[in-house]
Order: sequence, then C-alpha cells, then structure tokens
Amino acid sequence: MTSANNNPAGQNLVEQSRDGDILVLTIQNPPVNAFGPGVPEGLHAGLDVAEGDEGVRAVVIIGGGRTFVAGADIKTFDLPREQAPDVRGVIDRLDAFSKPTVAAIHGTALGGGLELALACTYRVAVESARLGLPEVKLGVLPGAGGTQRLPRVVGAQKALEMMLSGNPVKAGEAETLGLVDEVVDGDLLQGAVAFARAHTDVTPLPRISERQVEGASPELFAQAKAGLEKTHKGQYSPALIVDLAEMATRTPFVDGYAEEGRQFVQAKDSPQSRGLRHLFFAEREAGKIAGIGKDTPQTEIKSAGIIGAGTMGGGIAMNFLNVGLPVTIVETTQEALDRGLGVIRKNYENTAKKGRMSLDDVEKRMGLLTPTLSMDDLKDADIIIEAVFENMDVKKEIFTKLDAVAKPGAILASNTSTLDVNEIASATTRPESVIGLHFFSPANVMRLLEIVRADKTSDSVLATGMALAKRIGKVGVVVGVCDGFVGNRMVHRYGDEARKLVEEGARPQDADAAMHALGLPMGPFEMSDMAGLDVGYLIRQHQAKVAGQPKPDGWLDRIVEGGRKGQKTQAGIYDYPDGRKPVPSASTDELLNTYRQEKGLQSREVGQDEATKRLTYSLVNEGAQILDDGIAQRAGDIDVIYVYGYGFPAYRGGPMGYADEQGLKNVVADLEKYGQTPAPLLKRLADEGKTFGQYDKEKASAQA
Ligand code: T1G
Repeated sequence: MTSANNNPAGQNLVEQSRDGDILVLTIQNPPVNAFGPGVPEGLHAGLDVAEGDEGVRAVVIIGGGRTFVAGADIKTFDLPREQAPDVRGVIDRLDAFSKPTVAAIHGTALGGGLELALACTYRVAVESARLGLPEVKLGVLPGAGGTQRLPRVVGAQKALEMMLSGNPVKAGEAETLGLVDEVVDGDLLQGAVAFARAHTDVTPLPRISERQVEGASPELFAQAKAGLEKTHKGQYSPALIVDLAEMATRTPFVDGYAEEGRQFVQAKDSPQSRGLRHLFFAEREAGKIAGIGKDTPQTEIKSAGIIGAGTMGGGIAMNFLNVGLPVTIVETTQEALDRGLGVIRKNYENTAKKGRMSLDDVEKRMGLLTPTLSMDDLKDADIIIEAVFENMDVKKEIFTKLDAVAKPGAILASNTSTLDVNEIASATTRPESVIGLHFFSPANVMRLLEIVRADKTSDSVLATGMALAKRIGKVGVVVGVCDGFVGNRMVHRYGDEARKLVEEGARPQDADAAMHALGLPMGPFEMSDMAGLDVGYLIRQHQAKVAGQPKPDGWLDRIVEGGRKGQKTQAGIYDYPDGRKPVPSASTDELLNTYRQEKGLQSREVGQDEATKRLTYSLVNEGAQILDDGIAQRAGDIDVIYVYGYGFPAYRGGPMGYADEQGLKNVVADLEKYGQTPAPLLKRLADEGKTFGQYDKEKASAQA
C-alpha cells in the first residue's frame, strides 16, 4: 500500500460503481487521466473492495472523460522517489490479482496507461482508441513493465517498432496483434462489463508476465541497435529499450522488470529527458496567447487564397488541400501557374508512389485547387496568404489590391520571412485583419509556423491564426514584428558569430562539425549553402544601405561575388561535386588565407568546445534580447521555434533549455570570455541564479 506522502492531498481520483457482480473503477483525473497522485491510491482502494467482497466477480477499469490513461504524470518525474506516484506498485498488484480485470480503453492508452492495461487480465477498446508506449519521445523508456510485457504480447519485432518509434497503434491493429482482446461496438462500458461477466469463471487467469516472447533472434536486436545511429542519433534511452526488450526474451519476467526499473530512473534523471520533457510542455504552452482566452471569437475558415505559386506558395497550398480546404491560387503568368500546379501534383504523386496516399486522394486534393490569373477570384476566400518574393513595394501593392478585392472579415496574411508586417498592413484600410504567417521551406513538410502579430492585428485574427496552425498540422508560435522575427533574427546572430570564428582561424567545416556533435543535422555554413549564399548577401547589403554604412566586404561576401552561391551553383563555402554532399573547398581555403592576410587577422586554432559555445550561446544571447524586446512570449517558445524550424535537437531542449542545463552563470561567463556582451535579461537571470524556465513561470503567473 502506498504511503500518504506520495499523495499529500490524500486524493482518490478513482470512482467506484457496481454493475451487478462487476466492480467498475473509473479514473477521473482530467484532462488526460495521467497516472498522477491519487490515481494509484484510488485503484488500490478499488482493488481492496473487490478483494474483500465475494460478490465482486470481476473488475473493469475505465477512464472518465475523453480518454483512458495517457501515461504517468510527466509533471511528477522530478519528484523525489518517495513522493512520486507509485505506478509500479499498483501494476504489480493487478498482475497478481485473484479476480479477472478488464481495461476498457477509449481515446489513448499511452505509456503507463498501456502498461496498466497490460497488467490487467483482458483489454477491450473502441475502434478509435490508440495504444502506444511513447516514452522514448520523453527521453525515457517504458518503466512500469512495458519493455517486458509488450514483447510477450506482440512479439519482439513489433514491440521494438512500437517502443522505438513511440507511435501508437489503432485498436483494430491492436486486436490483430493480440494487444486488445475485443474491439467493442457501441457503449464501451457496457461492452467491457459484458466481456468481464463472460470471463468470471476463467481459471487459471492468463497473465502476460507468464508468457514467452515470440519471434526473437539475436540479429533482430543487433540490427535494431545498429539502426539507432540513423533513427535516434545521439539519443540515450533507445539503446536501453533494445537491451531491455532483448532481456525479455531470455530472462524471467521479474529480472527484466527489475532491470527496467533501474534503467528507467537513470533515463529519467538524464539531461536528455529533461530536455524532451521541457519541449513537451513548451510546445503545449506555445499554443496559448497571453490575454487571449479560448472563448475569443474566431473567423471560420472554409476556403483559402494563395498569392504566388512558387516553392512557398505551392507548399502552403498543400497544407490546406491536405485538410480538405479548397484553395484558389493566383499567379501573374499562365506559365508560372502551370509550373506551380505541376510541382504540387508531382509532390502528391511522389507521396502516392511511396504508398502514403492513394491516387484517388491525389485527384481529390488537386480537385480542391483552383488556379487563376486574377486576384478578383479571391473575393470569397476566408483567408488569403501572400507568398511572393521579398520586396516591400511589391507586397504593399498586393495588399492594397487585396484590400479592395477581399470580402469583409477575410484574414490577409503575408508569408514574409523578415519584412515589416506593420508596414505591409499600412497598405490596407483594415490593418486589424493583417497577420504574418511565416511558413518554413518546404512549407508542406516543416511543422513550424511563426504567427506574426502586427501592432494592429486583432485578437480574433490572432486566435484564428493559432487555431488554423493546429488544423493544418503546424506548431504555431506567436512572434512580434522585428527584422527576422524570432527564428531568422537569431540565425543572423548565429551566422555573424560563425563568420567571426572563421576570420579568427576556424575552418567552416570545424564550425559545422561542432554543431553536428551537438546533434544538429547541419552546421551554419552547410545551412547557408543550402539556403543560398546570395540570400544572406542581399540582406547584409540591404542592412548596410539602410544603416548608411559602406558596402560589406566580409569573406563570405567575396565568395558570393566570386559567383559561388551555394548548393544551387554546386559551389559555395563548400564544393558540391555530386550534388548535395558538401566537400571542403580549396578555393575557399585560399580565399580565406588571402582575406585574413589582407585584413591583418591572426589565424589561431579554434577548438570544438569554443566553437560549440560561441555558436550556441550566440543564439541564446539573441533569444534573451528577443524576450526583453517582447518579440517572443516565452523562452520555451524560442525552443519550440528552434527545434521545429532549425533542426536544434529536441533532446537538448532547444537553445534556451540547453542554456538552462549548462547553467546561465556559465553561459554568461563564456559569452564574456569570447567577447560577446550578455543580454541584460540573461545577465540578470544569471546573477539571480535563475533559469529561463523560471523566467517563463514567473511571467505566466504575473500575467494570470
Ligand atoms: N502528464 C502530465 N500532463 C499531461 C500528460 C502527461 N502524461 N499528457 C498530457 N498532459 C497535459 C498537457 O500538458 C496539456 O496540459 C493537457 O494534458 C492536454 O494535453 C511509467 C513513465 C494524450 C495524445 O507521453 O501525447 O507513462 O497545456 O494538449 O493534443 O512508463 O497529451 O492543457 O495545461 O497534448 O489532445 C507517456 C503524453 C508518459 C503521452 C492528448 N505518455 N501526452 O493530446 O492534448 S511517460 C505520453 C500526449 C510514462 C511509464 C512512463 C497528448 C495526448 P495543458 P494535449 P491532446
């Protein structure tokens, strides 16, 4: 029996009811019935009743509200062991229970929720239920028997697939796998009680822990381990999952289960799990806008208009077509229109070729797309997104026309990645309807959407933008108006620091290698070459012109002026002899030597640790300034932006989460050591011994 201090409030979040000889235990811990304080205690109390009452012939466990148990309460992970909910304790009791127990599943049975169900005698579910062990996504592993019970039910291969992907299976597939004993038609509780009543006389009771694992071979686990380098690069817990699943094939349940418990604690207390848990909650917080409640009226979006059928316009259109929303897409020439539609169709056909879409679906989605050369055809659209090249005059001309064409209440959005949305809005008579929706390329793939709140954007338009992001499968983050908003503004500072590292003697591949080691798929120079060096070149030229400064003459500017624009010219900072793979370039080395001599720059050895700190902390420092400028609501939002938009590893918690892990005092010390001036907010938090996480919490409670 668990002691009072893992449930200081002495809560009992499990209701008891009877249906004749069946005791029904309903878990009531909204919103997702997480296995938090009060749930194990309530289950124990129910099992006590069942044990003590001969009239009870079986027990049904069901979730109240919208779901079964969606896992252990992630918020309790950092509680001292004696205060953490004793999930394993109640699961052990269920495994050994003397009467049949039936888990009745709707919504999700995830993590500890599925482990609870696996400890029951039987499992029934509704068709729409999803069952999975997503712990790897939190940097941990199934810690309440999942690594030992799941292989015993679905076999070693499927268990590895489910635990390493962390993705759930639907009830239908779960039934085929034997994970669910029956998919219930109609009322779940009635179906579960009937099922329980039909199994009250079963003896001995089947226990998954007594089964053997099917389909296990040493090669399977060796292949899975070897594959982690590709599927889970740099991550800690996946290898533990493979080892524990392998252990399930050759050791008694109790031994594997004990080892699982030990490894779970190791993983839970790791920086990677802290990083991934931080991201889990940061992503959910990012969807909330301070001062704008869930009841804020929104515009109903039934159709969309896209201006520009280029790479961005086409990708943006696909997001709407994918959720069944009709799209009218405008171009200036028939040739450009045909090209744009051709790219969209090709993308869908490629997806169909990979078996991830039917040809019928391809036609259905293309059927929702209306091409036109006239902006007048946008008159009925509920939202219109402009996605033309980055030129303020062109954008203002378009928004002036849109203002005349679009219906009252339509949302006018710009996909600009850096220009002033306030100035764009000033070209209309309805600036309250103007918003920035900054998609990331490829727009039909990248999940991040920077939602740019201009000075006059109405709360309703902002709330609609956030809801729309969710609807089209994007992670929406609200940002303010400034050069480059959040993501690009930080990447510009990151690029500046990278260029400085090279001026001081580092080779471009050294800087990129440092970021690879941190877990980023690309370093600053590989990213610049992919994006096109001329993009950054034009921005630097523009900024110098605006600031009345002389024409920039950095080493990267000389590379561009030498005609090397990156991957698209098979040559940039790197050479690209076979297309996309960067190869260090002798011509760049030579240019750098000449440049350093000309500028009288002393070249020196730059170590990986220095490169890592200068690059990462340049992001953190600019992030802190962005928070101080009010351009981002939370440090957590910045982490979500960098993980979903710039490939920063989620298991590092994003740049701000990573800085908290390193300790802000250390970050400030290193910034000063390497000649960067810490942003006032960063300096203040470091001096106060605080974290960005605490900054977010304090700000949220001040706004509540
Ligand atoms: N613990 C604590 N809070 C949780 C939670 C959890 N497991 N799951 C969700 N929430 C909160 C969430 O923060 C949000 O709060 C609200 O619930 C609604 O969530 C021993 C150790 C279930 C598919 O990884 O994937 O079990 O923002 O906005 O989009 O082996 O939540 O409203 O204040 O996401 O409908 C394993 C995590 C845990 C599942 C619902 N379980 N959750 O999605 O709602 S580890 C998971 C989800 C474990 C054992 C180990 C999703 C969902 P707020 P939401 P949704």
